[in-house]
Amino acid sequence: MHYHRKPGWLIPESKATPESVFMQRRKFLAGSAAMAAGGILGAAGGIGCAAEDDTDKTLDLYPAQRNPEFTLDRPLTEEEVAAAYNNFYEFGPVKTISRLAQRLTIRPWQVEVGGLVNNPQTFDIDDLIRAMPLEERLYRLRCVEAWAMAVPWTGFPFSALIKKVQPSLQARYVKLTTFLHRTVALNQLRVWYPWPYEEGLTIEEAMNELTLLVTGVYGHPLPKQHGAPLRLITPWKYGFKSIKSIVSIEFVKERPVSFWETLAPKEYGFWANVNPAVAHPRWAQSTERMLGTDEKYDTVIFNGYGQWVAGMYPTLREREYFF
Ligand SMILES: Nc1nc2c(c(=O)[nH]1)N[C@H]1C(S)=C(S)[C@@H](COP(=O)(O)O)O[C@H]1N2
Ligand SMILES: [Mo]
Repeated sequence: MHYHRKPGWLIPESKATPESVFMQRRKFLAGSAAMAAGGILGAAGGIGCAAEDDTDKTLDLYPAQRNPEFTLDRPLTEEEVAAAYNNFYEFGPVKTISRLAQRLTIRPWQVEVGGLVNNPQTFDIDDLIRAMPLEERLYRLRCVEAWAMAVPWTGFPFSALIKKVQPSLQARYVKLTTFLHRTVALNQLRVWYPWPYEEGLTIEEAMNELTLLVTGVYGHPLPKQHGAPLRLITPWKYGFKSIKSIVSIEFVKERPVSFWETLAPKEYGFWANVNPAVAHPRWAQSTERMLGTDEKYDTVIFNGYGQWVAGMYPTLREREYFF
């Protein structure tokens, strides 16, 4: 396993990286067949981070107009840096999955929106993107592993889609699901992970002004490693909530149990709101390191987005991390 940087203030990433712990524990069981195949087939799958599919029929929509309401307190992360340091466990438990992620075919792509709604619909991704109000927003993203970035996402408010399908009164949560393609995303062959990746929000959170369904970044469609063709972004929550490459959005009555919550319920709660006062069981959350520059910032409650979201959580701050 290869790590790019280990700033002195951070404990070694081999310890700090929660999402690789399961991998390390089970390395011996895994055998190397899947990863070896990944290397070979991955090489055939393409290189670099230019990743838009040829058949993407939405290219004319980029760059979208920037929404001036959302400003940053720090420089944007360099595009090449953000595109080369990713969490996308379907392709492996390391940050260097951008090449392997090119194996994913993102056209044609359908997103099924259903469950407790009055108007269930299955959208072709290009039709969906064209029907939605695309805009660009500068957001910070804070990973639970204590690294952060600041990037210009392109997307549309989740609320715009919710209004189209009209949840029924019994719907209380929304459950989002990533693709399952074991022969494409070879880490999905590792059966101890609860594939497919799933995440959930309350309807109120999904309707929040900040909550975006993201289709692009840096003024063009999403590279595959960032979760093309459609991912979630909830900038006040830790990065693992921002599920990639979504195929299903289901409105449900019961609270969904996420991928990481299934793996480690004491470490990854449902709310996952950024909170410097609540340490992860294995490291502090009080500071964060910017990708690319290694600049250190104090972590802020709700990642600095409290004015939009704090009203949704009238309970004690200390509890907001968990459920
Ligand atoms: N399907 C899926 N979505 C995912 C992940 C993943 O492993 N699989 N990792 C999450 C985590 S932990 C983070 S920090 C962000 C990283 O997004 P980025 O690689 O675009 O920076 O994606 C999130 N979404
Ligand atoms: Mo993360």
